[in-house]
Amino acid sequence: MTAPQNTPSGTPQSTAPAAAPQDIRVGVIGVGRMGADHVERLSRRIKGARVSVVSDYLRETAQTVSESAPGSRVVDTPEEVIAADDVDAVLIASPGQFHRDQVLACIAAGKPVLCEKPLAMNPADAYDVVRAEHESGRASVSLGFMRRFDAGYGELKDALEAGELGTPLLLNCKHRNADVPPGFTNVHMVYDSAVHEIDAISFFLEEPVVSVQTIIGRSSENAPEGLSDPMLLLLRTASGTVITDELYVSTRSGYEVRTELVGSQGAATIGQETGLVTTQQAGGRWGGAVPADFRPRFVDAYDAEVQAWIAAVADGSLVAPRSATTWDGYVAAAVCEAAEQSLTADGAVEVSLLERPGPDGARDER
Ligand code: ISE
Repeated sequence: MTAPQNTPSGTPQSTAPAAAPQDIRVGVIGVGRMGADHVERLSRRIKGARVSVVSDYLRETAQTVSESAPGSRVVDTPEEVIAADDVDAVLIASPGQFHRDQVLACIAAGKPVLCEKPLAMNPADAYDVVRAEHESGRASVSLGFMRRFDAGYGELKDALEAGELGTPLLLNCKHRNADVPPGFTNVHMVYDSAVHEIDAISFFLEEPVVSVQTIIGRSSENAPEGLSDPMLLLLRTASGTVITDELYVSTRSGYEVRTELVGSQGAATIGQETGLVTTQQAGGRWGGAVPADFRPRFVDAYDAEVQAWIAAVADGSLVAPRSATTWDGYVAAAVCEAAEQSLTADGAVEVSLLERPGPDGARDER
């Protein structure tokens, strides 16, 4: 194992909580934009945890990020992070194509893991993880669909569970980004962006999506080459709730996520601020600044998600009650695959799911 290399420096020490011996020691795999953000929150705001080991395929990046996390060290590979004696739990923020193997390695090593979405790049790979976790005998994988920890999402979920809105009839979602990285296509729009609303369906409605259709119309002049933007997803659940998801990812104005649930007894909306709301390109406003991207918009949700995960690791339950699970990751992958197929199909594509493991195994313990 590599010797400790990091001398805490570069970040004001006064804002970091003092490390306690019983802190959960977290190994972070992948410290690009999202991983670095998680290292920062684990080091500054999350109670009961500290970052002990980091890795990134760019060693220099790992070194820089490690310097902002007092007491952490850098290793060369994800395997070393997972195997490290000073890692109690693993946070995966590497690119999605590595998630399946890295989560499987965590399960094999018996280490609880919080993996950023997606769980895997296709349903078959995601199902491999579902099965491996089931066979391990206990739920230990949390999936980073952070919106489940957003206050507004939580209130809407509570209202639904309390029956305040009656039967859910429609779920209308909007997902707008200021811009997207070069090379972003409509397939990325499904797997990277719409996947959040697809998980929100599981979270709010707790029933499977049975069909999905993508609709592409006139494209914005802001859209990069190779992308038809905006795009609409039309989904239907087993009991007949209809979901619309508007994706527009090159607005040039800012980050907007809105969700409206229309129930038989009332409607509820998340993300619609009060006061004058404009979203024009020259500085959209809603009584303050429109957030530039998802990090400021969901900072509290990310904090709550990671704090809940650390608490679950500390108390031995390993997966927080509202967290997305491997099964949720598999369902999201299956719906995304159908949405991708619908990009070139005529009409809606059916979603079919494999059997969920249980009821006598891992999921029972939750
Ligand atoms: C990005 O990967 C995210 O996860 C953001 O939450 C989402 O809004 C964005 O569209 C994705 O590209």
